[in-house]
Amino acid sequence: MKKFLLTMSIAVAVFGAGATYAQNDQEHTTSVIAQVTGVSLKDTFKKKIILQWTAVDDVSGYQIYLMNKHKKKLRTLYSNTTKKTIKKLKPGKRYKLKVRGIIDDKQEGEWSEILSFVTDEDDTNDQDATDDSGDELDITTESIAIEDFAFTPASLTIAAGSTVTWTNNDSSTHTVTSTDGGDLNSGNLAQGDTYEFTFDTPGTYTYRCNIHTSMTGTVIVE
Ligand SMILES: [Cu+2]
Repeated sequence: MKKFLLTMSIAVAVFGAGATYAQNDQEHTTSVIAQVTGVSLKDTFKKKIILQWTAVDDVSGYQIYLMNKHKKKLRTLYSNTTKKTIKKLKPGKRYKLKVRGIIDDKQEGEWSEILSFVTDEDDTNDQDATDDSGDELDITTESIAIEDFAFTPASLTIAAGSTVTWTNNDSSTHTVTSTDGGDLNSGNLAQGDTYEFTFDTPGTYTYRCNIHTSMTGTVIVE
């Protein structure tokens, strides 16, 4: 009797495992199918595009992976609808992107095919295009040295989305502190310390060292 029960429970266990496996396999198949298709441009402007794609069932949202023409990652964005406006692009530039569905916190759908596109060279309807001079700035990572009681370069022009790292090469303590009410605020930087800030919004950012207030600098974000 004991042996019979044991056999029964093994049979149930095996059957149960089989069923679970089949179910998991089906879920896995579903996640592969959850591939975003139909990624296309609804509209293009000088500095932004409106992107759309086909809805995928059972996803909680979508992730957009924006790259430059060399497929170097620029940004990831999120959307909970099948449409997304991507701003802060440069005019006449080639970009690439792909989209995937987010199924839950730990599971993502397959990436879509890569969409390659070029922003408009000229578009008078673009409300974002107010002061563009047709420059060719890319999103970059820049360095400013704090040296001999000065910021070098004292003025830096970068594309929105770029990151600047300040490094204090002096033995004196310095700071990078906004003088226009902005968010730049390094606190005290000892020798060798660095401070990093990503400029997402175009504008002119002025700052100084709070300890030596004649040390000033400007970052122009286009
Ligand atoms: Cu200083």
